[in-house]
Amino acid sequence: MSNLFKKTFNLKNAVLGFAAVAALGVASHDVMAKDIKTRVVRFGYGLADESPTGKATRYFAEQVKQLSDGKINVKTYGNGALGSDEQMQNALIGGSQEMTFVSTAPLAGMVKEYGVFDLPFLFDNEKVADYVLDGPEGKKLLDKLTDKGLIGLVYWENGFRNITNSRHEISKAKDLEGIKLRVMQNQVALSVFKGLGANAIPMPFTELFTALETKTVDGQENPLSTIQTSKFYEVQPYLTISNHVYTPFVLLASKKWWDGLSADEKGVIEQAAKEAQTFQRKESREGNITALAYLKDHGLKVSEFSTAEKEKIREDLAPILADLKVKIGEPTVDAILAEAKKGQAL
Ligand code: KDG
Repeated sequence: MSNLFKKTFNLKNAVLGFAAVAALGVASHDVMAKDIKTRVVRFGYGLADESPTGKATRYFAEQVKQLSDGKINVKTYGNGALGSDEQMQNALIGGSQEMTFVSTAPLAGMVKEYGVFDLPFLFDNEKVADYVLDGPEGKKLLDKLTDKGLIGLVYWENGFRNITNSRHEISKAKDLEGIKLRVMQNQVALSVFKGLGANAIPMPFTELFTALETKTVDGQENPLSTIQTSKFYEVQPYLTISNHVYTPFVLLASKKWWDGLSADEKGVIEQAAKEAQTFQRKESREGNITALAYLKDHGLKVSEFSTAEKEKIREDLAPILADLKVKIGEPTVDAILAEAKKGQAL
């Protein structure tokens, strides 16, 4: 064999050998089944099935099904069928339910720092909210849940909240005086609305429609798409575009359940959660636009807090906010504000 022929022959063999090993690699990867068991995941939430986030929950379920080759079946239960946010949080901790999404407000009962998201006018727009929530400070807050028996997977959007009521038009904070206003269940939301003169009443979301219908409370505050899809507009003729606060949702898994999942199974849930986040935020933002048109169409009288009014609210609430900052935890409030500033500059 000439030297040149030997070299070519060896090279050829090496190439063939490499191709064979690569092919084997692919084949062995295909054959090697992922470590995924057949499982049922109970996923409950308080919003209506047809809300943007209800749709996102079903989208999440589809992603999980695809990524797990049909082995993990996420069963979704909307309209508070499995209980209030707080009850579901506890069910997750106890391990009798696997997943939910809740507002950050009731989480503040366990991790006080979550109260930061009930501070008025924290984020100027959704872009800033995404930047902060998906950044290191948002992650730090998710990680604080682990010790409490919950896995905070990602943030989805609840959104900017607006006030409705059945008494009269509210175009200034002082119009809130004497209004029995349902607020989410934490100290920050309660103090802020009391500070604005409302008769603030904490209550779970699952009891809200009946409370509005029977006039146990006069009003409430939620994103526009919730006002539409939970049908609050049927019993609330006045809407105020106040955008007073941006509240996130946290997609939660039970730690008891999570700890029993394989790495592949965790990977499926995490990937689906992230993919559904993009879908959910898009649906939520589009949903708020269509909801406003829908609500106007259905005869709601719409008012708006002016920029000057929002500035006045900030000033009037300053002493209360200073006190709340201490209660929430000054380092967290400062860090979130600093991140929001960075997000604003982008
Ligand atoms: O499914 C989530 C709802 O239960 C709740 O978090 C919605 O913002 C909300 C509220 O007002 O309680």
